Amino acid sequence: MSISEELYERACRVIPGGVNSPVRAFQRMERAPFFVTEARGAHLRDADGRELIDYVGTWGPAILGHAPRCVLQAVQQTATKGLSFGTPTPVEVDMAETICRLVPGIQKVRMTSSGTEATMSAIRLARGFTGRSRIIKFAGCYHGHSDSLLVAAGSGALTHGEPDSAGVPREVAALTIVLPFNDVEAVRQAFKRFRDEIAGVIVEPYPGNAGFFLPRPGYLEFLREITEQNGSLLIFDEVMTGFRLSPSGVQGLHGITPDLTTLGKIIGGGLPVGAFGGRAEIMDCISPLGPVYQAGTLSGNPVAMAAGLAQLRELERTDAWSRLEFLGARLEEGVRQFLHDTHLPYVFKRCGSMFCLFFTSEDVVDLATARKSDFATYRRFFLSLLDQGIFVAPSPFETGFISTAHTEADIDATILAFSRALRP
Ligand code: KE4
Repeated sequence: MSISEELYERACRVIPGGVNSPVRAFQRMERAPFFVTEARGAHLRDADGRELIDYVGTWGPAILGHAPRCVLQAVQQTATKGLSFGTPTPVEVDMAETICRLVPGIQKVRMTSSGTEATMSAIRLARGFTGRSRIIKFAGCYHGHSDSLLVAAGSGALTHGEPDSAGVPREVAALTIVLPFNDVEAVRQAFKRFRDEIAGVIVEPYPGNAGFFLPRPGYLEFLREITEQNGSLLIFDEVMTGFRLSPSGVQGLHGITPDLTTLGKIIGGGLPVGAFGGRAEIMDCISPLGPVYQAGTLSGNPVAMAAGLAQLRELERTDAWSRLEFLGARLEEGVRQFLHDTHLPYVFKRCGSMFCLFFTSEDVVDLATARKSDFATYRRFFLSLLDQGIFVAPSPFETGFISTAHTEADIDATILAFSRALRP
């Protein structure tokens, strides 16, 4: 029995499913998860000493690779002065000023300790600011696990959602309308039906939680227009894409200013973090200034702030986004080259350092088309890559992440491993 297998046995006795977040369990991958003991740059080392080239990147935060020197130094320097004070600290102001400088839509920002808290708070704020109760989200977009957002399209999809988890009351789910992503008409119908009842529309502008796919041209601009016309707030959930796809996320790429933006992952440098921000007029409704309550013991934790700031400063100093695009394009070109020769049905989606390989012949534009990707082929692909020392997401409904620590040699080795994994 390997050390990871022993650890997994122990973990399953005291942690539900042996993991502290479900995706780590490698469900339906027909093998137990491995346990990581350390990581540096683009490489993980598991409990049995195996080295892996990592494309999970702890689900987004490791944009500079693991344990970048600048982040480690910031953590050490900050931690020696204390870990948490329950008072405001200078580094929280530095972080807030940096986010407001970089993200066009954010004039004021509140830190949290997770993306879930950020989106949950943004929804409450949208409801408090507009005085309305309904929200619209999109199938396949994941915004963390708060009750209002763990909702699936119900039978009456255009009228109300249904719980997507046990424990979510039907009454709560009924206030969430779940629509297909990229479907303009569905949004028009929902606003036609509930015009002045919709507090907000929350969207992953480039969805990364059902695999990775992109909005059709004009779709995001349409969401901006129809929410403005109906007095609803547009909420861009950029927990994954924020500072990943550009210095100002997707909203910077499209020149769209949402009313609220949620952030996480990269701004914590690998430590627990989330944030929500937007127009001052809206954010000033948040306590202690306004009537919408929101709080957190470790919100703006100084060590997490120092780690995230060090990461953001390094991204800017090195113009990391150019390097990430170069590496992403190299991977895409190599993958397309060999896949073209295999005649396998596939769809490869990429923007910068986020990518996803679907095994389907139909273009992927929403959850329904993403689900047509062949699961068994993905599982074989995942297991073969792992045997070859490459770690990609243990689910076809996730996104691959490249970091600035990946080298051309890593990318070329990965292309070779992909071709071997998919050899007919
Ligand atoms: P957290 O609560 O996990 O920090 O953030 C929730 C969240 C919100 N919004 C978006 C767009 C997200 O991608 C996430 C979390 N992403 C998943 C990755 N698919 C986290 C991995 C996990 O659940 O363990």
